[in-house]
Amino acid sequence: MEAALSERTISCLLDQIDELREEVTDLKANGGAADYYYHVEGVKTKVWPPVRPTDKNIVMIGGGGGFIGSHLAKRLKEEGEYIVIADWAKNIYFEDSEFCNEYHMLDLRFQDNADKACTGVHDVYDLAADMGGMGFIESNHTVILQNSIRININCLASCVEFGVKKFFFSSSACVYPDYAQTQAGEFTPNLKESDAWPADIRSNAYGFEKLVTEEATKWTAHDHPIEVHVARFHNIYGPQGTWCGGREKAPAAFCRKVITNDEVFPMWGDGEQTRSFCLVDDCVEGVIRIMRSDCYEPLNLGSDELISMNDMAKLAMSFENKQLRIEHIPGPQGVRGRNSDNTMIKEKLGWAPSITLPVGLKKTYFWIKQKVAEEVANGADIDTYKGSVIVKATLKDDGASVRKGGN
Ligand code: NAD
Ligand code: GDC
Repeated sequence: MEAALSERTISCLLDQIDELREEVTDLKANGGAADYYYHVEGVKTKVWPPVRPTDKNIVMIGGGGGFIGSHLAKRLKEEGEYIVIADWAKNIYFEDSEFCNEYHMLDLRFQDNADKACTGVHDVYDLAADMGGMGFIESNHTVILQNSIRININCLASCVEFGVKKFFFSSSACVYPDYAQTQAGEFTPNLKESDAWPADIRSNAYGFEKLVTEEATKWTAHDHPIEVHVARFHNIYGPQGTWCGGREKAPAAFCRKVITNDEVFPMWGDGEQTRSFCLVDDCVEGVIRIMRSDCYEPLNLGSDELISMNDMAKLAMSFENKQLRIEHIPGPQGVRGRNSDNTMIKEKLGWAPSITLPVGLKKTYFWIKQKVAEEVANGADIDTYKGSVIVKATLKDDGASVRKGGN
């Protein structure tokens, strides 16, 4: 027997259907971002979707609040592109107006956040990663792997979903096999792009994650109408980079140690390890050239000016004629030696990084000197900057704790 509905019940149900319809319409219009706030030209807003100029290239930089991302954003903004930053933390050295048009505080480990970041943009530069120098990389394998793989896979998926045209991925020299980097000095290998395969990166999860994401970008471009570009950065340094707290790499750490010590220079390892280092200005120039090229294979982006860590320490000492005794202590050392082979980038782009280490490191040294002075003037204890620390991150960390230097 059919139960009869009263007129009142029917009217209530129809009202509920109308309300649901309104909610669905609202959700569609807001892309699920009804309570989501972000900054446009420094002003907080929750208008969604973002209203953007129609005559500009709209560029989203994931991790644009970080070192390389902020330099890249600044340069592209100066060239007239419209810059959208998505990062889980604020940049601590630039005002928004100096380097971007929109700032979205988003944790890209979550798909809906990556969706917000990739909505309505033409190009995506993916520079977001949980990363640092050897001290960080060798002590935080799980966090690095879990966080960065989520960020990268999410960003790729969102780019496909929202029809992004071009995607850039910041890979690393750490993708090269362990067995190919066991020699230093005159036997230091010049790593060419094809050396990455067959893969053998058992020493660190950071490099392995980068190689997995390189493959993910390749297959995404194979299956979808999106153009992908990949650069393997070789130790990038410069002003506005991380210089203390445990995530800094050797160039910044060495400048800080020379600036703050009077007698000794503590050095992890015997100092015979070799590397090449690339100033951020060259890195940004290279990223832009790669993104605008028709090269879709991973390219080395680094300097091929090889130096041992002992010699880099002496170079840092030379800027103010300091004579410190290098004290070799145990510490994370990474590979024994590596250099960038720039044959392929020269062939593909007719260009390669050229700023020398003495020029770039001097610039970095005096920027760090100023930062140390500011910190000490604010009450910091200079002794805390004399050595390097090893920090442990956890999966519970967020942008705020990371920027404070808590890990
Ligand atoms: P960085 O740490 O200064 O920048 C990374 C940015 O990603 C930071 O601003 C950080 O807040 C952000 N980020 C981290 N987790 C996030 C999350 N869950 N959601 C949103 N944002 C998040 O590092 P960088 O030196 O500018 O490096 C940029 C990229 O280049 C990274 O992918 C890095 O692995 C790669 N890379 C750098 C070097 C180098 O020497 N600097 C070398 C090889 C590769
Ligand atoms: O940290 P990093 O610059 O990374 O270290 C270079 C060498 O300097 C290592 O052998 C390290 O032991 C030595 N070193 C000595 N003292 C110190 O106080 C110190 N601090 C640091 N940081 N190092 C010291 C990097 C990765 C990046 C990345 C690039 C790609 O490896 O850390 O994240 O992707 O490679 O080129 P490095 O060059 O081993």
